[in-house]
Amino acid sequence: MPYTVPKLTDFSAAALDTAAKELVSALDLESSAVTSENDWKAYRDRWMGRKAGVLTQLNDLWLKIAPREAKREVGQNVNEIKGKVEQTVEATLARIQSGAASSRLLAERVDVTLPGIRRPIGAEHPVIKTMNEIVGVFRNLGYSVEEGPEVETDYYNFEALNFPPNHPARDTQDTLFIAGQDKKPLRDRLLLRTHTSPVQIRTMQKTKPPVRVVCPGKVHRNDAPDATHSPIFHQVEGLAVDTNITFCDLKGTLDHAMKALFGSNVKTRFYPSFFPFTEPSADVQISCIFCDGKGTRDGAPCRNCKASGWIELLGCGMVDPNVYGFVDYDPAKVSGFAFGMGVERIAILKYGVDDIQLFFNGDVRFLEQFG
Ligand code: 2U9
Repeated sequence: MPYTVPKLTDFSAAALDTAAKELVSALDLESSAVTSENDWKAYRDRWMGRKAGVLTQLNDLWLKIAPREAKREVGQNVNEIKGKVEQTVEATLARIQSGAASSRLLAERVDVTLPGIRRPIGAEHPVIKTMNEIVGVFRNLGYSVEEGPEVETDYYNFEALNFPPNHPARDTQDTLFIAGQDKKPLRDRLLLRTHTSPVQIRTMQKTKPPVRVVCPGKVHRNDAPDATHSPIFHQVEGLAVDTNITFCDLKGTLDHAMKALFGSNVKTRFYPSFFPFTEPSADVQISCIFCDGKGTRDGAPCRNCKASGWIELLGCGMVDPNVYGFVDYDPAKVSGFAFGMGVERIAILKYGVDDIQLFFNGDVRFLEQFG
């Protein structure tokens, strides 16, 4: 039952004292139930509110109706109670405020002994890492590095590389063409470059021989993705043009590069091939890095080289003299070699990855292994 102010009938000192004690114990009891600022406002108004607060009622129900001879005593009592009420209401506010402050302190407490929050800093993507490594091998040989646009013209991607218009060799490149350009002359039509060879054409156009350049970058082919194909992949191509460059220079350079990338034990061999932009052309094979070129591993045929002891890795050749005609080089004075390799293919072999899609799926559990 909440406390209500009794209407005094007995104004004796003893009766006053009992009534005052009852009131003060209700005041303390209600104070202890106050836990929030809203509680406290209600509490303050209940006891000190001008219109219907307990103190106002004391005036009406005790003081005003006291007989004249008791007025003095009642007045003193009421004054004492008033002081007590004001003090308790004030103390109650102080209590909840200090409680709020300490609970905020508690909530914001920082345990400086806890380990810090680790922010993952990421790792170089294995394709970029491999590409940089390949480029580094050629930089060490004195090659410079050039980059070029991924959206190319038909001229730079095909014509200047000795793929004539409508020539069936174009069909080998599974090209992604930009739509709606039928009104343009063929040579100006845009496509996504299928190799980085256009960069070498651009380099030769702006530089007189000699040239030694590697061109790393992203290329696009209209290939369905599977474990060994991706419509986007990366190449590093290279070109060396000078007086008296021979196939022997090509063999020595690529043999060195393969040893630098896969270890000094690997051997290379050159197998006749065809590319429109090189003549003669060759595929380069390295001795199998999984079975050391033996063709067998742990008594079983090596699955990586199909028991042949060799793995085909890149293409190369002597730059076709026709190409020089497109860049104002004199094929009677200069000769050169070129090569091209797929970066993902090399990363797959170096790191033992079994699916090219892993490079493009963005799965951190895969990517963080290359830090
Ligand atoms: C110029 C002249 C010649 C670049 C070359 C290859 C051989 C080659 C493939 C390797 C795997 C492409 O990524 S792949 O599918 N490339 O076999 N590329 S010679 O020859 C050039 C380039 C530019 C002016």
